[in-house]
Amino acid sequence: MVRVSAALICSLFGAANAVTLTVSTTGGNASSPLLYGIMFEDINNSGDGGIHGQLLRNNGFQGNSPDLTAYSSVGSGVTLSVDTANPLSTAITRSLKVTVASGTTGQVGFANAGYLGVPVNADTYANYFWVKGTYSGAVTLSLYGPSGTVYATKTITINSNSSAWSYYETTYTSTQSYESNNAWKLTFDASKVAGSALYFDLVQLFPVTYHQRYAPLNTHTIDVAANWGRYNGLRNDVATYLEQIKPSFLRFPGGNNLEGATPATRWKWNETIGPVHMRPGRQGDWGYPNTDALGLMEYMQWCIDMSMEPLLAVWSGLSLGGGIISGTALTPYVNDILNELEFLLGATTTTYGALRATYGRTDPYSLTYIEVGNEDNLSSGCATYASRFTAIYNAVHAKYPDLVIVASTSQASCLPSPLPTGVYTDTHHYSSPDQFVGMFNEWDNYPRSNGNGVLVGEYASTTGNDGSATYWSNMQGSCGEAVYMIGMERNSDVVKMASFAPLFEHYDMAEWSPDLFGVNSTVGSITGSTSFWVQYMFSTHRGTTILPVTSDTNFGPVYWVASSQSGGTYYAKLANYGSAAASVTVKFSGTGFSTAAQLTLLSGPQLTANYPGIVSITPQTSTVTGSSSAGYTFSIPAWGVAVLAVTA
Ligand SMILES: *[C@@H]1O[C@H](CO)[C@@H](O)[C@H](O)[C@H]1NC(C)=O
Ligand SMILES: *[C@@H]1O[C@H](CO)[C@@H](O)[C@H](O)[C@H]1NC(C)=O
Ligand SMILES: *[C@@H]1O[C@H](CO)[C@@H](O)[C@H](O)[C@H]1NC(C)=O
Ligand SMILES: *[C@@H]1O[C@H](CO)[C@@H](O)[C@H](O)[C@H]1NC(C)=O
Ligand SMILES: *[C@@H]1O[C@H](CO)[C@@H](O)[C@H](O)[C@H]1NC(C)=O
Ligand SMILES: CC(=O)N[C@H]1CO[C@H](CO)[C@@H](O)[C@@H]1O
Repeated sequence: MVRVSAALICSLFGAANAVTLTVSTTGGNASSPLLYGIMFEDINNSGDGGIHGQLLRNNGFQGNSPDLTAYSSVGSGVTLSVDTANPLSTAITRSLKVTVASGTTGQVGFANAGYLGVPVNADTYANYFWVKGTYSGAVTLSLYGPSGTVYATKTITINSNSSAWSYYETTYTSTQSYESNNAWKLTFDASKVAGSALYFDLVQLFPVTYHQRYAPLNTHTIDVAANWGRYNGLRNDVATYLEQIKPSFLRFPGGNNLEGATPATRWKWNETIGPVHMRPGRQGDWGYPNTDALGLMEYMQWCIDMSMEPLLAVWSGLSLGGGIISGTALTPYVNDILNELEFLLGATTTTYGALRATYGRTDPYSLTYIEVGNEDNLSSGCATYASRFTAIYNAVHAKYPDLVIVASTSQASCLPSPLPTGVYTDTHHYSSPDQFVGMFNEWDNYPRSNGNGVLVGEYASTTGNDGSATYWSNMQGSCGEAVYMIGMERNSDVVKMASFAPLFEHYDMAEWSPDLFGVNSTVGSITGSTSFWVQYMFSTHRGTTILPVTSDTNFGPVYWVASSQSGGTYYAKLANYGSAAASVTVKFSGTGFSTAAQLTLLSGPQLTANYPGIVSITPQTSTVTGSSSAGYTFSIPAWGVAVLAVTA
């Protein structure tokens, strides 16, 4: 015998589920002001080739096995090779050798195709490069498309020699390219080099970069003119798109990319600071080299500019390849963490605080949250994590008692017992939509008494309910995430911070999907997934207090949470994880509510996604009229996510 549920009968007859909620305007718990943030590591070329502003690839031949990736020769009679005999610095040890055959004339040189294309927009570009070898005369820098169209060109005069590297920089404006696969090139007069070679290194190309748009966390001066952006900054188009979701924190620099394939190849904070030509880069943990031009100070600046709290992950002794450092062998690494914290927080009278000042930042940074490692319950890390965590906790807490320290796992068997008061734990979920809905009440009965907050540092709906891989987030998956987020927000007295992961991808260079949003080198390609828009809706409608709600039905398929902003705005967030529309009425126990409420709705067919260039699902706003006693009534389509905002 087959039992037919009431919900199924409703959907069979096309009738809507009906839900009436009554939101209490008193009582409730304070919500975490940091609940919605972002998690970033260089994965899917989200850093180099992604949000970092530098557009030329393989510019310092970083990583394990550098070759001529992204380069090609320009003109006949030219041969390119990777040279090791003329190091630019102790960090950048290889360069590009451009050999010109005897008798060659005309303009020759080399091109760089960027990260599968250079984005060429109507913008101002800054171009930096190093050159070694005897040359006196004109060098031309150009941005051009596969059709041969030149969008920007700038000729400068240089005077270089073979005894030392010379550095040049210039800026120029470009017109808009609508072609894919644009490239950058540098050319010079072949007749002056024929029979010899020139060496080039660390070519860098930046569009106007991102700078802060709204009130920064602490006061600082913009280091470059406000209309120009930051030196070695972020891509303005990408960062501005991301800024829409108003994230409250940035968890960085990983993720797996913190850990290293071995302890020796972990992310090392002190190799990501200072002049870019003194940063060696490393072989990242996602199969490609990292330049580390997006380094520790750039991450901190990103936090300042986007008004985010940094959540800095420090290396805990665990590497991905199973190399684990524990016991007394960990001591130098614990000291290295203290050095890193002194670099960020120390006065300029300290060794590392003074180093920070030499790199242009006198004021200590603002930092409150650090995470010890990443997923230390995995990669055979569980057995030693309690002792590794304790060693790091004791050293850091003794010196910086105000720092909130996060353990990288919530698995009790890997953690010290008891966990020190005030420590947060990190939980990650990569699950199906049904599993997210099943975890709606994960935090309802989490103990409050021990003062241990929760970070949900990574979560995303990565498969369908049938287990198939999800490459593009779709409405059902994003609705499942929304149900889980409602569960977190209902408990945000204890769930302090949560971040979807991964954040961002270069669509054509991704090893992990789905991501919250993405880009490729084609104009207009930045695309937010359906999950991006859920994050946007939840993050930009935040209450300070989570309010009690009574209802005439149980949770499912409709889920809800209500909150109020101290200024007098009330929010109801809802997700309809069902195949039929739901009619919802939201009443409020108080008086003085406006008759017009704003409804923001995200909806679309169950398995529909946004693709680059084909965006069908974005939040739509409309006005709903009602009153607090009669309620505000609206419909949420199947798999829809809604936020109602009413002022009182
Ligand atoms: C070679 O170039 C370097 C860097 O521009 C410069 O400092 C140096 O004086 C030059 N040497 C000669 C002999 O011109
Ligand atoms: C970075 O720190 C490590 C460990 O303290 C040290 O061995 C290394 O020399 C430092 N590297 C640089 C570039 O300062
Ligand atoms: C380890 O922790 C992660 C993150 O919280 C969790 O998703 C995973 O299930 C845990 N793995 C094991 C083997 O327990
Ligand atoms: C980039 O994305 C666009 C759609 O926005 C697509 O047409 C193009 O093929 C993709 N790849 C490249 C290399 O541009
Ligand atoms: C406030 O937190 C308590 C747990 O401490 C919980 O039982 C209660 O449901 C919460 N109230 C709201 C409105 O979320
Ligand atoms: C197009 C491209 O660069 N694809 C790369 C994506 O990342 C994987 C794993 O890192 C590489 O193997 C691919 O070459």
